[in-house]
Amino acid sequence: MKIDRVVVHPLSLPLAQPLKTSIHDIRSVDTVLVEMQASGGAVGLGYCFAFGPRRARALQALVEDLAPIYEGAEATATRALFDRAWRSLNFLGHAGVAVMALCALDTACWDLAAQSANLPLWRFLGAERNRVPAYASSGLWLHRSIDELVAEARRFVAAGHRAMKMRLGKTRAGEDLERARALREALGPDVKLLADVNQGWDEATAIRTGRALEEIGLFWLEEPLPYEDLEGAARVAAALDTPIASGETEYGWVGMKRYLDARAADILMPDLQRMGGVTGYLRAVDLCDAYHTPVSSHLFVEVSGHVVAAASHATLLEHMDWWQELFDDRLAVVDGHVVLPDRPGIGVGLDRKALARFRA
Ligand code: SMN
Ligand code: MG
Repeated sequence: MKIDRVVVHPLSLPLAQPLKTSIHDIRSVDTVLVEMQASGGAVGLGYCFAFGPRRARALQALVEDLAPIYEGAEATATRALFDRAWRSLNFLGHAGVAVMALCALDTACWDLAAQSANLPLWRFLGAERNRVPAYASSGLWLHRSIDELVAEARRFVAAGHRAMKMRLGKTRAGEDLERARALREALGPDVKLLADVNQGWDEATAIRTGRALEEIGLFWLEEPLPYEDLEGAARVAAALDTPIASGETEYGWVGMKRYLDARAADILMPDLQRMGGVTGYLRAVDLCDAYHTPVSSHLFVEVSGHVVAAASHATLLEHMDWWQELFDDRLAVVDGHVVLPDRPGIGVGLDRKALARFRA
């Protein structure tokens, strides 16, 4: 299967309401979608995104710059093409928009490679399961009131979820604990509750508040400190019984190795676009295996689900619904599991009407 052409779709997905975490104030999810067209009519899909339309335009410029590496190549040459693109980015740097842009192309290439073998990507990657335990992440934001949190949590359970993630980092002392207690009480002991600080604390706050939160029995506490403070994160991880999850903000598999070497987290959650796509994510997953560290994902559930399904030491997959309207099929959530499609490739196609609706 030969790649004929890369078509780039700049899109802006508006959010119903601005969302807050301790570092984000998100109004739209500005997405660059790659449609990789192959001989015989197959189409591979991949995407990357930024918050803000101008930043997404920078991503788009990098995707267009890298596209000729893929055009005319064999779609099964996923790793070779990734390595060529990676080398070509040396001067610009192996982080930031360049690596994120590569993700969209690398993902579309893996989608095509799996299609050329007529296998869903999870099978192509060696998985034997298409049901992956997951947690709901499209909610429980920092700007919500306690009543809203509880109502949202109940909606997640009604939609089939058995685990969900709240955001922490309120400024008033004790408020995070109050919110977590209200959710734990509403959910009971059988639903897993995760919490994400989005780098909002310093080390002393992380240890103090983390200890107060131990009573909640969080499944994990995420990114307590600024992402580059690996030594501080290791001390927080050692001080708390609650497992620390981190890694979404770091770039590349060598970045993940830095986290692992520093013991900066108990659970690693590589971000697909910060790994440069499926190729870099697979390398990060194998590193986690070598360090006996459970691996999760960050966003990109349509793609990351396949990689997590194939990881022998996987933990919960993040389920985020921001992109689902772009696709012709929605991932089902059944009894706490995301069900990956049986169609070849990543198993979702483009919804052409959505493309027109969200064009940037
Ligand atoms: C997160 C990151 C970026 C945008 C929204 C939410 C959060 C997560 O850190 O882990 O989902
Ligand atoms: Mg996070």
